[in-house]
Amino acid sequence: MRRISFSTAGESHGRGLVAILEGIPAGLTLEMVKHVDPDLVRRQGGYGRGRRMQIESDQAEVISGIRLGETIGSPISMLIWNKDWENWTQAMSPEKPDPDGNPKALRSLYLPRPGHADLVGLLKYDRRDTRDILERASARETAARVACGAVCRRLLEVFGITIGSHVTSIGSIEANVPDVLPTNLNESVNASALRSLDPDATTRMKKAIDDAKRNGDTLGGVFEVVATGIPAGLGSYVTYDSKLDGRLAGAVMSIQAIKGVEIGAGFSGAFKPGSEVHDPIVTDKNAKKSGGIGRKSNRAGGLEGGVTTGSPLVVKAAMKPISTLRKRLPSIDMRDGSVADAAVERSDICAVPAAAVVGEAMVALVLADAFLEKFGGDSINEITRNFDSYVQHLDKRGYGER
Ligand code: EPS
Repeated sequence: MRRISFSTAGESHGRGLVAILEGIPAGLTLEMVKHVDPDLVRRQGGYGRGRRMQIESDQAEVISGIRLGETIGSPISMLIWNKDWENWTQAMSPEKPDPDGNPKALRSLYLPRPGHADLVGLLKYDRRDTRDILERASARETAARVACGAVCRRLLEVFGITIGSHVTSIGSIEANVPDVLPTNLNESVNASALRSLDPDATTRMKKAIDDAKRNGDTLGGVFEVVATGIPAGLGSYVTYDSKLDGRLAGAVMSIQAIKGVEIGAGFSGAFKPGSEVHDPIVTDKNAKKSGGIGRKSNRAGGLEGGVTTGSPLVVKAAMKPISTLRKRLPSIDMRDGSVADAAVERSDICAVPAAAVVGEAMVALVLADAFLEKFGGDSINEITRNFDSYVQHLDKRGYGER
């Protein structure tokens, strides 16, 4: 990222998570309870989550960067405590273990799970206990990403950009998705157990998750993140690393368990002729943020040449099934190389709705970065002047129907 940077620290059952977000301009009104915590709550939800989510009630505690309800331009740091840590103080202690203590209290695991970071982590970091790997590889880390993304969402919201998500499939069950999505996507799906717009599919998805649970199995799925109100011209085609499609795909792909990302028609566009894929250009007096020029369709998913077109940004991601399986797959005991089945511990059966909320956060971070790259500025007022002047300039070009 160019204008924004963020980092997270923390283990799943350690004391808590730390998030540091840099590059947010001064003068953004921000209230944790209103703008950040609701996203943390949404990330905890979804049918198919394990018992851990009943223990946690994530809230971000501000350490720096916000004063009297406004950002002041300095790094924003936040803490999210792990309530479950109280049950893990021995296993996650930074101190040397008591030589006379019960080794079981250390909750070591030596049987890497296929599909998890367990094995590659052990090999790479020269460890024997997969706990040293899985604690950080865990998707618990995404709570910190969501906190950073929520601040970026707030910044974008000031300029009329909104970001939502919905789940389009769980396992082999696909939701019926309307051609035109509801204006406030999140309002329509936040109450759904699976962030789906299709109540009938939701019932079948829940049953599939119940079946998977009964069979000791897990399920993945597909979610879609949609951002609206974006001006044309964010990102660039001039270098490989300024292209916004690449930046978005990388960010969304970095979410734990994501194995595929599509923009707009994505892979399906590769099976059709160009005349059925590209979006005809039309004048549109409502398209204020793209100079009065709109599109008849949006198969490009809001990006051409790595630059936003002004149409909604549409990013889809495929999540693989969670790799902790009660139906254990073959593995190897890392203590002696003997054949053994993989370790099992408490986990989720399906976390696709949660991943969709994390997807929103990653899209918010990348869009805020591209937005600040285009409109610069150290304060919200300065950025507002730059933004208004750009939109007015686009409008003055006068292509739109009047
Ligand atoms: C996870 C395993 C589960 C999930 C966890 C990710 O946790 P636990 O091992 O404590 O039951 O609930 O996700 C979260 C804690 C979270 O906040 O999303 C894993 O192995 O990745």
